[in-house]
Amino acid sequence: YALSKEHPAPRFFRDCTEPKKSYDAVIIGGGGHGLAAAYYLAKDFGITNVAVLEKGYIGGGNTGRNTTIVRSNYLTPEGVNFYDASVKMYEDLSQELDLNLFYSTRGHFTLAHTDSAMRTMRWRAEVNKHVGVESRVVGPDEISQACPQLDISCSGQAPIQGALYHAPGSVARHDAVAWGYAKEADRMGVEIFQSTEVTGIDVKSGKVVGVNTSKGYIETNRVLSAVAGFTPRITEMVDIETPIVIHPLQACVSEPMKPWLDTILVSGSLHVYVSQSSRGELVMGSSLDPYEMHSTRSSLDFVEGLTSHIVDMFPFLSNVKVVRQWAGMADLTPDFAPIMGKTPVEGFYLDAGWGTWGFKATPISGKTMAETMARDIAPDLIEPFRLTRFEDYELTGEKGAASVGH
Ligand code: FAD
Ligand code: PYC
Repeated sequence: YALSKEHPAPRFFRDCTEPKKSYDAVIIGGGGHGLAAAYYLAKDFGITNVAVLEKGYIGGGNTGRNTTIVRSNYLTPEGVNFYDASVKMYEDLSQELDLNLFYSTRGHFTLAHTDSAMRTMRWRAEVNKHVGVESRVVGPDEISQACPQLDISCSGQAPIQGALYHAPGSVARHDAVAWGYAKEADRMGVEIFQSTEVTGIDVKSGKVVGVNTSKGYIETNRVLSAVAGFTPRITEMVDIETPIVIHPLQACVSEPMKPWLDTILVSGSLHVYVSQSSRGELVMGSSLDPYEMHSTRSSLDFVEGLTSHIVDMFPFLSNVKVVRQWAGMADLTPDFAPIMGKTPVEGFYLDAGWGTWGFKATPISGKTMAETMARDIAPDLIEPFRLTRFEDYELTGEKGAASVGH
């Protein structure tokens, strides 16, 4: 149904229902990463005969479940360069996608409550500065200036000694990122199929030749898997082993309040982080659930633990209500860096291992995976994230900077 030539569909993108017999590329997963890859395939390489297959609804995976922190204050130069490229793309993305993503630069404080945490903050600050990223270590006075509501002693539980301050740290409207990429990819001819599950991948003589889906067989010789917490189910289909394990990661929001928290605060020692959304809700989370599980159930244990530490930091919040909680399935790698690029199966490309840290990477992962698929060669920027690094013992160790405690 078309409203007019200028407004081809009443929603952001067409309601595609019947896939064609074949496509130049098939993308599994309609999260931010899959949709961004589709967008850059069309925009940068003119490859528009592309199908994005999403078993649920777009953005319904980790993209719509994350706490939207965008930053580049990582620990390895490879990681800092990569995430910095993404932050720079995010800064102009609302304009590029012609959609307000509520991208809001807040400044990001990683609080340190111990001498050893201070050492890691200094280390990260020096690596960041070396690569040209704005991060520095600050003391309690500067933290209080930026956030006067914070009890620096954390109710006497874990007094704050200092922090890593990262001025470019931002938040954004997560589902709008998926919608924006979908809208623009659709406009260039990409077909997006919701409620369409990939059930098998057809490989002949080591090459991809098609995919089986809940809507029939599709021929293609290029497949990108961008399914985050479902990665092991897809890699099984092509007989590829990765070291990815799935742990739940939970989050919650409070009832909305008038704006009072300008910055993003993370405490690795108290295992909590908090920011205030453009709707006024406090968006809060903590570390991964400590067991492997393929599930999006959330628990009372999580909110109880989290809120007790939030109240240590902000005692005046003790009567504020938590109104929603949820979980996503985090696809974790041993070195807390992603797995991106080509695989031993010709034509099968992998974008995975995004654990607790992949939302911020959405633009740059889409762009670099599109290039990998179009040229069949991975750009230098993602070379440190190749799957073979686990065989070569060349890990990109980001554990100290991936997010809160693990
Ligand atoms: P997803 O958004 O999960 O998309 C994958 C899609 O694939 C899903 O929609 C799924 O339905 C679909 N799919 C799966 N299997 C199939 C199939 N067989 N056929 C068709 N479709 C299929 N990162 C940050 O940078 N900052 C944060 O603050 C942050 N906070 C987080 C908080 C929480 C609670 C969680 C869970 C994660 C957080 N992350 C954060 C991580 C981030 O959310 C993810 O890394 C990122 O969203 C991954 O995006 P994606 O597009 O790869 O995957
Ligand atoms: O990557 O900054 C991050 C993050 C915070 C919480 C989860 N991930």
